[in-house]
Amino acid sequence: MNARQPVSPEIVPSVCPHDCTSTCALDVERLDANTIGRVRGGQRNDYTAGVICEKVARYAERIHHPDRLLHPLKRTGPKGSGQYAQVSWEEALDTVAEAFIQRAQQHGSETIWPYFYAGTMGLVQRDGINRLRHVMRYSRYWSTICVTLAENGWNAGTGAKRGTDMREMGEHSEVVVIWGGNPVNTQVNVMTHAMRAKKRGAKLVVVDPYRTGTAERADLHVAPRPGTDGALACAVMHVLFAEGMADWDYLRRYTDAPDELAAHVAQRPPQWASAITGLSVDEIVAFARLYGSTKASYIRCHHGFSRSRNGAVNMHAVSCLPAVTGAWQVPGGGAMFGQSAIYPLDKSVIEGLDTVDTSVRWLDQSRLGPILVNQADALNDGPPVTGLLIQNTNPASVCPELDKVLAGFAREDLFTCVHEQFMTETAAYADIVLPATMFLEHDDCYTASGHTVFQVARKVVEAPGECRENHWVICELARRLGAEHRGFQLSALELIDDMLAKGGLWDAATNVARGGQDCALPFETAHYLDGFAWPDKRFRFKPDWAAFGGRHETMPKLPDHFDVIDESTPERPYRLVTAPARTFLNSTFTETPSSLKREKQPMLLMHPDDCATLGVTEGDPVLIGNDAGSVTAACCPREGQQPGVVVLEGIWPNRNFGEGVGVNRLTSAEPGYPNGGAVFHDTAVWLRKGPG
Ligand SMILES: Nc1nc2c(c(=O)[nH]1)N[C@H]1C(S)=C(S)[C@@H](COP(=O)(O)OP(=O)(O)OC[C@H]3O[C@@H](n4cnc5c(=O)[nH]c(N)nc54)[C@H](O)[C@@H]3O)O[C@H]1N2
Ligand SMILES: Nc1nc2c(c(=O)[nH]1)N[C@H]1C(S)=C(S)[C@@H](COP(=O)(O)OP(=O)(O)OC[C@H]3O[C@@H](n4cnc5c(=O)[nH]c(N)nc54)[C@H](O)[C@@H]3O)O[C@H]1N2
Ligand code: SF4
Ligand SMILES: [Mo]
Repeated sequence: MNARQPVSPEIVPSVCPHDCTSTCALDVERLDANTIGRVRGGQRNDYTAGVICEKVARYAERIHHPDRLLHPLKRTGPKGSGQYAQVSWEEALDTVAEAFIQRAQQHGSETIWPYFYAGTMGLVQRDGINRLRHVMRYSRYWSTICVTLAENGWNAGTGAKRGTDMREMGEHSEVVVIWGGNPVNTQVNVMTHAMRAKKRGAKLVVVDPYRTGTAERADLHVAPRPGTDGALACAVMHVLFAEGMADWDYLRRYTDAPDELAAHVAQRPPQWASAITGLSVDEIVAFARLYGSTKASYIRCHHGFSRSRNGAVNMHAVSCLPAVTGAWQVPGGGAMFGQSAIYPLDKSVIEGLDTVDTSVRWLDQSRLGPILVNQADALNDGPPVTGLLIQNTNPASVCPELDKVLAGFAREDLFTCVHEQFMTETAAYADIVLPATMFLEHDDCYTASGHTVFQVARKVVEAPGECRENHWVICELARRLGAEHRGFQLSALELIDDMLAKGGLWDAATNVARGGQDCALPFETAHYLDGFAWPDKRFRFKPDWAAFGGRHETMPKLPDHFDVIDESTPERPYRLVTAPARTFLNSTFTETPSSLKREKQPMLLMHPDDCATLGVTEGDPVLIGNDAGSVTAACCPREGQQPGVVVLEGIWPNRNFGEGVGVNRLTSAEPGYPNGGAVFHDTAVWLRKGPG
């Protein structure tokens, strides 16, 4: 071969495992058995449609990063110091097993708490930790950090987490509403389909408290105060009923209490909502008229607007709109929060669900801080947590009430094992650190929430050093702890095939060969035209909140403004939103050079009037504080948000703040209603001009 001719790299299919509802089909350049080149969006999946975000396109930066953990480590310095010595896998795993056995003997099995989240969304590598939990009767896990509030709010009305296919939005919708999310940052593929709609002449509305990159593309940007979407939705419904845009035939056939709803929202006019949301009456009426001008209106309900104490009520209120106009009846009409309910998967072997003992206490993921500092209410009447096994999450950065989290991790009686790809803030507190593979180095399978295709992905390159997959680590620990279950005997691929056979889906090899299996439901079902997912088949304007959780008594019976947010006060006059950054993914990619270059530094987006009041200009340090403490960020004046609303994008590493603690120092671990859920965008703060 002519030496000057470039060798074209082999292109291997994969799937993005990151915690993002896009779950993109990927084409990966494999340069050799250990090395990748560029990553591109796959064309085989028409939701991905060849488009992926910039951070994953540059995955070579992350997978071949010089700071990757390559060997098991044992702590030699004080907790949090990051001082470690290399040990063998044998020694590392034996140490973990001995520590867990000893502590369980002393306090009972509930003292051990396997703690995980969605650093990988692969069903085997993410959820296998639950099999160990259940077999060993370790404390159960109430996972609340992300979807709980949004999911409860959505399911309260429709009965199931599914909705109109987003591909319909591009083809048929005449009005597209992106509600409470910033997909330009967090789910780029929504924009592919929204822009397709816009090109056809559809109108794009974005409901977001600040002028995001997504809002900049909109025909109408509606910027309410955070935590007030319930009021906005009620006023929109008021206009829909008052101006004859409600579909009474549909309401009578498909919903539970349309007359009560109409009478109720008659008392919730735009003037009322204006005082709560800070929007003008004209803005609210204009939005309602646009939404009601067609049945082909599509609401993409994002997670962002649910991260408040009243988030479930707000999500439910928004989900009522297409039931009022009857938008569900036409192609491109309806709404979508997530599609998780469509996949016919039996995860009992992966998660050991046949061994669950419901008498074992559960603990709330988002309340890790209160739990680790031994707050009795957070421990749910059980023993202290003295053993943690952590995979796929970095709570020492991403969890609310972060000072408590860090104080807890520093406890000498707590034994912590962290299985990680990098020396994260959490790993730096561990007694044992284990090196983990990345998705291109192991097999797994993925459901998608933003689309409907189930995808299997095979290993693409060899793992560096001594990195091991999560599944292997769980099985090795099980062996040492005496945990027995069929799932510990199967490989990742065998677990996948076992699950697929039970669900009647293609086996793994066929799935890979055909580029994924589309599990989309027929139009009638996807649009709930054969009924909503309740026994009476009717959408619920009056949710049975009691069925969702214990703290339901004070919740409104019909959609409303539920006044339980951390409202601003004279002492804390600003409302803080801690939104996702474009080139970080939660705490991930905060190590890659191109992401750091783009995001620059922690910045506080402020209305120009607020900058003037505080006497700060671009780049000046601003102290942001509440009773929990303060952090410093650089002032960034920004039009398009209301005075009194401030935004800090990105879960920056703790080291990027002069205080040594990140923005989650300010966020609360108080559970949302009715059944928990983290409230990251529901914080009243004071601001001061910083020193220097
Ligand atoms: N680049 C990037 N991508 C990500 C992530 C990331 O950190 N960075 N995180 C991933 C994860 S874990 C998730 S769960 C998804 C989330 O992704 P989405 O479901 O798309 O939601 P977000 O984009 O997080 O929503 C954030 C937006 O909600 C707005 N918002 C906050 N409070 C309110 C409110 O009260 N009302 C309204 N109307 N809007 C409000 C914020 O201003 C912000 O613009 O994104 C994933 N993708
Ligand atoms: N202030 C504020 N805080 C927030 C949010 C916010 O909007 N504002 N968003 C919240 C939300 S929605 C979420 S979901 C959480 C998410 O918070 P985290 O769960 O911490 O999110 P990630 O950064 O996606 O993943 C964490 C870790 O998983 C590791 N990891 C990835 N793949 C693997 C693997 O295969 N094996 C192992 N062992 N490790 C792996 C990565 O290296 C990474 O360090 O953060 C929450 N925190
Ligand atoms: S958009 Fe989301 S799913 Fe797609 S490549 Fe980026 S992080 Fe992964
Ligand atoms: Mo999330």
